[in-house]
Amino acid sequence: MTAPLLSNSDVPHPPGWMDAHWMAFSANREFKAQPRMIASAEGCYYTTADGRRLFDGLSGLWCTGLGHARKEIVEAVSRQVATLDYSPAFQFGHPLSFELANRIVDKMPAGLNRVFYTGSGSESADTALKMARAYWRAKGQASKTRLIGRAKGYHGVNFGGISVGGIAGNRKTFGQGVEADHLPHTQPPNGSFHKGMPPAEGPHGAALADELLQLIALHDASNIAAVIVEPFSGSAGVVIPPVGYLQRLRDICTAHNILLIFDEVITGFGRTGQWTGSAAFGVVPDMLTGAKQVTNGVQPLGIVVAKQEIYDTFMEQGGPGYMLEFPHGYTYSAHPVACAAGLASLDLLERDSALQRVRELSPVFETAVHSLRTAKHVADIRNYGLAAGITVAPAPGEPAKRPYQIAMDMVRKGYYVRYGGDTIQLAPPFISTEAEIQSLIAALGDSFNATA
Ligand code: PXG
Ligand code: PLP
Repeated sequence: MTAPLLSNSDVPHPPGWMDAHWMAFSANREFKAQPRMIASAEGCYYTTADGRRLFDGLSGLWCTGLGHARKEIVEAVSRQVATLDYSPAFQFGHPLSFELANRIVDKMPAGLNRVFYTGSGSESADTALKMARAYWRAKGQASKTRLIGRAKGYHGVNFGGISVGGIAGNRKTFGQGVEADHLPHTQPPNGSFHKGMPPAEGPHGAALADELLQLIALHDASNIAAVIVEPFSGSAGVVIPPVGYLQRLRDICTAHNILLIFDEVITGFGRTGQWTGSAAFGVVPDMLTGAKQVTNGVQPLGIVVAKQEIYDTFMEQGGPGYMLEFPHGYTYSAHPVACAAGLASLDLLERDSALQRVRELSPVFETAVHSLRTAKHVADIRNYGLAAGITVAPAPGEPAKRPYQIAMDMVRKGYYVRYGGDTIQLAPPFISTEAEIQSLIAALGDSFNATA
């Protein structure tokens, strides 16, 4: 047995102390045998329970681009807890949620100007899917219910999200979900090593969007409510759309009266160097979801931003003014403390010119990450903005093992990176220095080369 990594040596705990917490998306048995406890965080670094520093190579879980413990956000949250810690989300309001909605709309593509709040990305995905079905019903087209996602897509873990999602491991154990079909994924074959967007031409190019026409031929557009895709897929290992692909999806959806939803939980609020993936790739959806970076990860908050015509349809069909137009929402929708965190984060993203910083760092990051091409076991590298996915050639019979070994070796060296499936994922903070990015990549190359 290897010695525990980063266990809490200062505070003795009784045996079985860790049993009660069933951890999310974690290898519970492995973690509890070799705990990796984080005690605090500041800027780009965590401090572990045994006092070591870890560089945050994934901005938390893609959510803390501005770095940790930012004074302005801490103060805004503290003030808000003391002023209005909770306010009923249904039939009452508080000013911060309206203020934040206006601020968010300013950052959205033109025409997307109605913000619905949730508590997470998963809730945002399911909210958007329900909104799409209810929209068509309100327009007298109640047969438009079918939902279309994409292979390798990740839309959170609720039943709607896993139904349109395309990651087999997240679906296969949960039985019947919501009726859904899937477009093929756009991940280029291993060995492609595209920098940024893959080219439009060829079998892995923009024509993959035309598969939507086959699904329309099969079901008829009169039965299809919406298509949901991530502008680039994050969880599946950073899969960037080929040039022209998203526009082709947009054109087909428009021509066939199908709503297009962009799930921007990872791509929204700076990671691409723009406010949205929609802006980065120049394609405007009918609805867009967000979470994570909206509050810099400090408070749970998700959003669905709809175009005005969708909102207006609900209002027009809502019956008497005292009736609900959309019977949906969460106890924590528009939570005042989350809204305070959102406002303070938007302030900092603007004040620090964070998007500009992402645009400046991206070419440095791209060159650095692609230098790993010659490292041992590297099968492919994909990147956009401050995000990259590296496919790890599988160890015989154990495809998930090497990414785990590499990530653990990185922890020993003082770096936190994400491993999942057959990939290592990187999403460094927007406030990283060039030197931090270079040392992250150098350490990662060493870890690949040191892995059997
Ligand atoms: N949609 C997308 C596109 C996401 O990336 C969700 C929905 C769900 O959000 P919540 O807040 O319910 O987790 C996500 C979340 C990873 C990783 O390392 C990715 C996510 C979450 C945790 C880890 O790839 N994406
Ligand atoms: N389950 C029960 C029994 C509830 O009363 C509620 C909310 O009132 C929920 C689930 C939903 O919780 P949330 O609004 O936090 O999603």
